[in-house]
This record gives sequence, C-alpha cells and structure tokens, in this order.
Amino acid sequence: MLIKFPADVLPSEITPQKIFEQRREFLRLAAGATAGLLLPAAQAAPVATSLAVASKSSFSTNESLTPNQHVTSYNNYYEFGSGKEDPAPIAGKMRTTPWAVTLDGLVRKPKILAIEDIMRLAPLEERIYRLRCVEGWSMVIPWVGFPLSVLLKQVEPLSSAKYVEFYTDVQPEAMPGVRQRLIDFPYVEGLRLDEANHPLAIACVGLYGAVLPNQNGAPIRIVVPWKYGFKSAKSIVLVRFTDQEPRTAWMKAGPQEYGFYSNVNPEVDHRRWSQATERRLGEFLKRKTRLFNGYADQVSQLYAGMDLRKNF
Ligand SMILES: Nc1nc2c(c(=O)[nH]1)N[C@H]1C(S)=C(S)[C@@H](COP(=O)(O)O)O[C@H]1N2
Ligand SMILES: [Mo]
Repeated sequence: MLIKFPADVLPSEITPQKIFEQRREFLRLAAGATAGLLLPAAQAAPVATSLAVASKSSFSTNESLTPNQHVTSYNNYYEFGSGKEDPAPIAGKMRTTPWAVTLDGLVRKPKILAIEDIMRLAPLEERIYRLRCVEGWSMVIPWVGFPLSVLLKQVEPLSSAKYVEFYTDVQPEAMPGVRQRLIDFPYVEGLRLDEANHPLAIACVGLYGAVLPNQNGAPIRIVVPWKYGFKSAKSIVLVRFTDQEPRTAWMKAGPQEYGFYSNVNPEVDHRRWSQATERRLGEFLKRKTRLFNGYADQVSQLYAGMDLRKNF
C-alpha cells in the first residue's frame, strides 16, 4: 500500500500509526465475527491462564530459576514508567484482547494474524533462558513459546529483506510512560534476519507455564537470550521486514550508549554500567557475565569477522 506523507514527517514516524489503525479495524471486524467467544475488553486483574506446553526444549539451561515473583514485579517496560516497580501494578490496564500482529514490508505475503492463530502455528515449548539487562541484573526464566523463525516464515520474506523490526503497541490511556514521552514510542527493536531466524530466538507467549503477565509483554513478545534484555521487545503488534539497519528506540534515545547489535559482552562496557559482572535477581553475590550471555557456542558464528567493539 502507498501512503503519502507530509514532507516534514519521516515515513518511519507515521507508518506504524497507519498500521495501528489497520490493525484496529481488523480487530473490530474479528470481534464482530466471534463476539461470543471473546473476553470482555475491560477485564479485571488478569488471571494466570495456564498454557499447554508440549515439550521442554533441549536449549534450556539447568541453572536455578529466578522466582516468579521477581520475574513479574521487577520489570523494564518504559511504556509504564522508568522505574522497575512501575509496570506491575498498572500494566493490567493494557488491553490485550483482542490482539493481532501485522507482518509486512519486504515480504511476498503480508498478513495480519490474530493471536489465537499465532498460538497455533507451532507446539509451545518451555525454554529456560538467561536474560541479562544492560543495567546489570539478570534472571533465569522458564519462557513459553516457539521459534521466532516459524512466525517470520508465514509471510515469505523476500531475498531483499535483511532486517526485521518489532513494534510494541501504543495505548496512551493505559501507558503513563507514553503520555510522558519518556522515550520515542512506539518502542521499536530490530534484528538482522539471520539473528531473528536463529533457533534460540523465540516468539514468547508465556512464562512459568501460564500466559505472559502484561508487565512481561502480553500477549506476545520476543526473547533473544544472547542480547541485552532491551532487544526482547514486548507486546508486539507489528513485524516489518526491511533492507536497512533499523533505528531502534534505544538507539534514538542514546546513540552513544546503545548500538544496534547489543550482544551481551563483558568486555564492552556501556557508558554508565560495567558489563563485566551481573547480579541474579534474588541472589546476593555478583557473577561474571559471559560472552553472548553464555550462548557463544550457538551464536558466535553469526558475528564471524565482525569487530564487536565497533558493532556494540
Ligand atoms: N516495549 C518494551 N519492551 C521492552 C522494554 C520496554 O521498555 N518496552 N524494556 C526492555 C528491557 S530494557 C528489558 S531488560 C526487558 C525486560 O523484560 P522482563 O520485564 O520480562 O524481564 O524487556 C525489554 N522489552
Ligand atoms: Mo534492560
């Protein structure tokens, strides 16, 4: 589809808006078709609906799990504020039903997929992964999801597609951080397509055997365990294939501090936080941070020949 922009507005700023409108229309129609099946939009505090998990993935770590209570109460989700404790008490106001994800850009078959159909694309697996925040804390979480590559191939990316962008929903009524413009929303993250198709990268719909709590990115987020936590975008509504390296939300907020790659690397410090050590939530002593968050055997070939200091 061709959309005309005023000369002073960057297409990248306005296109998601248009997409969000299309998506809203899709959801309106979907809601009409299946009205009896849908939950009321203004649901009270969401219950932790359990998920049918088909298998435990062999990619899982056997390290001790971070207690669910930490995982769901200490969050970075700037749409709900900049404090770690801001999201949990208020994220329940975000509307997650009905939900759809638009997949477009350099693809043969652009699609809008309802979350119910996405959940049926592949058997759900439990993946126990480490996730490390650039700020120096880390967690071990039993995520529930399926390979991200399964979702991406639904739209048949063109050979010209080299990158993929992930956009979070914008619900100003429910999101004080959006109203305060803490950073540039919609939140956008991106990966090189070969990174996104790596078997460790997942489309995630749950944790601890239940649907994702809103503060962790309901109803669908990505999890990329060898990169800093911020690459794992939450509550995704748009997946766009491009031939240009995406300008992500954090790159826009601080280009000196946040690079595109953002691979966990103890030798390349962030401007404000050392990356040499980390503290597991719920633990006292610090641990040494490992290259690619301990997933080097699986992912280092993606970066063969690249200078990881330049491509931070
Ligand atoms: N939309 C959105 N996604 C986001 C963020 C955010 O602020 N907004 N924060 C990121 C950061 S910095 C981290 S560390 C992880 C935290 O995920 P968790 O709260 O499930 O542990 O989410 C990432 N995804
Ligand atoms: Mo983070």
